[in-house]
Amino acid sequence: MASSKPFHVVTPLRVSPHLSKLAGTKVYLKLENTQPTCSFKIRGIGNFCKAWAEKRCRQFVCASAGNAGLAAAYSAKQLGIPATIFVPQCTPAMTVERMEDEGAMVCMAQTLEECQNAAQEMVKCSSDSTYVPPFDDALIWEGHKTMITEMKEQMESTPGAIVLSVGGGGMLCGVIQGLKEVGWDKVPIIAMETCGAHSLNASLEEKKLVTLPEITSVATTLGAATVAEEAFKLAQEYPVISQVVNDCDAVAAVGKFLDEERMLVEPACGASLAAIYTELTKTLQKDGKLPNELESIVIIVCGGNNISMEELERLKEQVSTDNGMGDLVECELALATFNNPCNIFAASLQKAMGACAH
Ligand code: PLV
Repeated sequence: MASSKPFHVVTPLRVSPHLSKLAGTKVYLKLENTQPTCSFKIRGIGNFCKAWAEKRCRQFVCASAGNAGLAAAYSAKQLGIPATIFVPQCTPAMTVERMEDEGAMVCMAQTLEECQNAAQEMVKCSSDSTYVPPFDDALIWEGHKTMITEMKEQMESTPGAIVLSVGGGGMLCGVIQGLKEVGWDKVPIIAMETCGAHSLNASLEEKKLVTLPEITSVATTLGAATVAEEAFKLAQEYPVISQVVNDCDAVAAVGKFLDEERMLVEPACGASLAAIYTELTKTLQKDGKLPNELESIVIIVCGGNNISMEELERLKEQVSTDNGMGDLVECELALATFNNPCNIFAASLQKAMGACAH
């Protein structure tokens, strides 16, 4: 039987003086990048794998854009159970290597959706193996919930708002469940996505689950073409403010965070940090979408895999080329199609032109 000790650790929650100055209120960082697998995913995936190990699972088969797979590989090794991880081709070699170092077998497919299909097919062929989804499962949300129960212990007062990144919406589901559990259910969540991976925003605009035709964002770990149905449902019932930033802002945020906080995180996390660096939270306050007086803002620093100094330089280059600007225009059109005025977009487009067009 697996030990009752979770695979995740209690992460630090600390104030960022730089970001607090910018936001005009106290900004806390919940440092999930300090988890053993460098992302929050170990909370949910660890919980899932432990529960299935108790049910005598003999093999884990996971589909992931990177971090869920690494968390599954790590959990499987701790449990002494073999793991196969399907990842999209865009997954950086260093992430694949880390999974292999944990003893997992890694297979590639074109997109995350193809990975999900291949993993599910594999599980169908062997009765004692278990499919580990990247975000869409109640056991995963239960694990992610611990971020909030931990925060409740770490904070002196109720946070004014929580900023998090959305891929398939597993973190969003867990956080909402956690907020309800600790009695913080009035706390607004700013749900950040990058343009080209904005499946929650598109669904909320269309008022139905939308599948993006393609993931075009460099924040590949946010690249779920469709969000979990539960995330879509909860986002409509709960005070969730869905916002989209462009890749340029997400990558710029990664660079600023490295300079100011001395931590290298991936663009998926840059999307959340951009909420402060682009002064989006101030805009939301001005527009009356967030209270003028905010007690504090907590940013979930979700992960620091899929990045290196070399990769950051390459990404800066990529988002500053014509292609990057093409993406911006494409995103503006896509957002317009979804009838989304996307306030931040207009402001940040101008900013991005200046900051990234050289
Ligand atoms: N990454 C998932 C799903 O991708 C994966 O397979 O690794 N921040 C980081 C660093 C992430 O890796 C992810 C998800 C998210 C945020 C978003 O979490 P979610 O999927 O629970 O909304 C598509």
